Amino acid sequence: MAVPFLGPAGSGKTSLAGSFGEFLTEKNYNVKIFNLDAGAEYLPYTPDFDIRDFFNVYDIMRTEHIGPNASIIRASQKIYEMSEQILEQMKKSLADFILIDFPGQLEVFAFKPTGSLFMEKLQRNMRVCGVFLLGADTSPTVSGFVVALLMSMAVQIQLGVSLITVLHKSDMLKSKEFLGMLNNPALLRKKIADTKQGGVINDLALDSLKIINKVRPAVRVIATSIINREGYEDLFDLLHEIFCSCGDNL
Ligand SMILES: Nc1nc2c(ncn2[C@@H]2O[C@H](COP(=O)(O)OP(=O)(O)OP(=O)(O)O)[C@@H](O)[C@H]2O)c(=O)[nH]1
Ligand SMILES: [Mg+2]
Repeated sequence: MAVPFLGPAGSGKTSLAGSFGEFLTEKNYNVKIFNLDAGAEYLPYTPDFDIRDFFNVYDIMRTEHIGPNASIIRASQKIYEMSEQILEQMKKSLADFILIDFPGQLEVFAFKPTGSLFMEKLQRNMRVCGVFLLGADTSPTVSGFVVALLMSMAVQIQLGVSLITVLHKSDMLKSKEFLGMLNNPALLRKKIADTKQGGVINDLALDSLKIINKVRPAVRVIATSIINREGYEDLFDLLHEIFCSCGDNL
């Protein structure tokens, strides 16, 4: 099973991939981590496949005389060009779980054709369920949380892949009350209606929530943290459920 870690810049993809990988290894699963972030400087885990062995965004800037954003776009094209080779390595690894650390520039990967083409290829070859991280430090308000949910929905539609949404860095949440709202649409609606930020914004957030609930009625958000490993068992159970629902066993 391939588990891409996706989410906005700095949301904790690399950290969670490394830490959740350790957790799965302790459960005696064969886990491999593929780093596809050609701009990464430091990784807290030892990758089993590292795109930086082939190219990195700094070299692309130098050799192609382009700026940092163009270089990141170019890197995502190069990942797609290498997709057969990457898939070959994945299949050869015979891993139970292949955790994929994706670049943080979500708009480049998810909203350019190469991102969805890569995911399509991946899904043709193996079972894929992504983890989409919302940073608890970046979406601490209820309307911010709704916006983040919309983003995860947009990425799911764009990449055509199942996603589990996690509210990561849960240790940084000031109020645990927030966690109670995650999977309680009625409470979330009430909180939005009660906020003082103004009628139009509140109405917009409430309408957005209706769309989210309609499109993803069974959305279940898990709170995770690398500090205390909160949510790891839940994340594992959900991956297991999704994996087994397609007829295989771990
Ligand atoms: N408190 C806390 N900090 C975390 C957690 N997970 C990650 N971080 C911190 O968040 C920062 C960003 O983490 P990364 O894992 O590099 O995030 P990323 O999404 O891979 O970043 P990019 O690849 O650059 O987009 C680092 O300082 C991490 O130590 C967590 O669960 N709790
Ligand atoms: Mg990263």
